[in-house]
Amino acid sequence: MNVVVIGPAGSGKSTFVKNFSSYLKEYDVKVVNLDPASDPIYRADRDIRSFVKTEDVMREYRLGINGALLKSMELSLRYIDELVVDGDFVIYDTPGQMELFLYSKHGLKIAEEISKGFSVCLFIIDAEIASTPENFASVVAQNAVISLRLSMPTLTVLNKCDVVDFDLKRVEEGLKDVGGVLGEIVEKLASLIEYTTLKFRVVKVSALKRTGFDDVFSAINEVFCSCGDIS
Ligand SMILES: Nc1nc2c(ncn2[C@@H]2O[C@H](COP(=O)(O)OP(=O)(O)OP(=O)(O)O)[C@@H](O)[C@H]2O)c(=O)[nH]1
Ligand SMILES: [Mg+2]
Repeated sequence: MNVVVIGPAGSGKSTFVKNFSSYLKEYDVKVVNLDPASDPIYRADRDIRSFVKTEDVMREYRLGINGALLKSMELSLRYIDELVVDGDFVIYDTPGQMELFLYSKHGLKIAEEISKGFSVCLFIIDAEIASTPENFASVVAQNAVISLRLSMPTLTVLNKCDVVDFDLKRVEEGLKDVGGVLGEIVEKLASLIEYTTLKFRVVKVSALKRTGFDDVFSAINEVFCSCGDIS
């Protein structure tokens, strides 16, 4: 099973990958770093930086950081066979620049190559960012964008719940009360939540304190359960 961990910069992806992989220690777990700009904070079984380092790409191609990241994705595709690995769980850490995967053709190709077979995406986001009804609705919408762009079922994992007091029920109830110009968008998104299983895919964790990992594990299994609803 491939687990692709995606999310904005600093949301806690690498911390999650490090600690969730050790939580799964009774399985054959492999960890792959796909961030060409950062050395992993865990022992990586495969590391994109063995082949492509963004700081070298900046120098060699005389590019700024964004251009170099895009170029790094393009160059990394040459080594894709070295980055794909087998295991009960293969966990992929990705760069904070989500658009590299979502909106660059090379990033999408890498995502396609690593997600052959059973794959799930974990959208890791700082719970603080989802803590108002409007922002929660935007996170749900983002989940839908990621699922559609990467063609992978995507679970939303609200991270840093050790420092953020996130009440999912209260936020969901607040969706009904958003008025003004945003009211209609939020109302429609609320029905998306109601009529799909998306809301069951919102899991609260602390990657740092290792809480909520049982819920992530169950949610991942739910996605693959033959009787589970992955609509
Ligand atoms: N309090 C708290 N801090 C966290 C948690 N998870 C990660 N952090 C902190 O958030 C910061 C960023 O964590 P990373 O794991 O590097 O985040 P990332 O998403 O991999 O960052 P980029 O690779 O730069 O996009 C670090 O200082 C972590 O210690 C958490 O659950 N709780
Ligand atoms: Mg990281």
